[in-house]
Amino acid sequence: MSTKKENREAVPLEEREYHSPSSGIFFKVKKILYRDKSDYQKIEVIENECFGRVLLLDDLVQTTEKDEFFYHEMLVHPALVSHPSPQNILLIGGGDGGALKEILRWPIKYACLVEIDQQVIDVSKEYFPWLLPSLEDDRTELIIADGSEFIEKTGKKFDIVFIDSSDPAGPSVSLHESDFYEKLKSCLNRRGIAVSQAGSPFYHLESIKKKDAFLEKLFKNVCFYTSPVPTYPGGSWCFVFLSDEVQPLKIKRGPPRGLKYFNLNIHEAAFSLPNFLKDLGSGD
Ligand code: AG3
Repeated sequence: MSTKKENREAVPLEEREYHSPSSGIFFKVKKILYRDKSDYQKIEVIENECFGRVLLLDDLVQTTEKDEFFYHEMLVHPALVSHPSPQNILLIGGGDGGALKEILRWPIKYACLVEIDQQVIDVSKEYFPWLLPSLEDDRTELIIADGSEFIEKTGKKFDIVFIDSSDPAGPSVSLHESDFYEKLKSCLNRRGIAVSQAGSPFYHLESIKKKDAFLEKLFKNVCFYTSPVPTYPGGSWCFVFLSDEVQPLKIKRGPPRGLKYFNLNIHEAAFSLPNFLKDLGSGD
């Protein structure tokens, strides 16, 4: 935990994330709420006038109170409206709980959150109001473990697996590799879906293309989709929907009430890719 004294000594005027060596985003710091190094990464929570609380891991923006809904709704709801009967859900990463809160809006049986860093959970419980109630939900199980090791060892099968990782650096590296997706396949039920955040179409196109190449060898449907996320690099974010049987555009049901971004028109539109991304995915 950072002490008050440390905070007083080191309050920067701005927090920045570099998106390339010569561009990025900055947040004026109203207050540093938390700053520490866990066993895995640097964890910071700052208060910003415009975005509210901002969580950064190793200097990369993970979520903000004000714009979290774009990313979390778009990570979670496309798979849930497409699956015929989603009951058992696995969430790898996402210790801030934003994706978990969206999963729990659905009448599912079981949501298993596997987060590598207990300290991200502890910090998020304190600073992001949605995490604690989501963890207290009877349907939730929290497991502190490496996601890649977990899927290798668990005997359980899931209807949907969400991968809410950070960028391919630090503790998230293994969650972006072919090996991981191979193991992941064996945790999916026959009609299973996996959805992963896939990076910025503008800044990370090369790594997205590489991922596409190995994913197409593993899954019949590799369907990329995009959404705006104001505080992520480039302001637009890529996700990938992976399945063998279920098609994302054959919608099975409407979304829960009370969402701020996702609806069925957005769902359909999100899978229409701009020309520079059109070669991605296997189509459906
Ligand atoms: N997971 C995706 C974070 C990627 C952001 N990348 C960046 N800022 N360079 C977010 C976790 C939120 N639940």
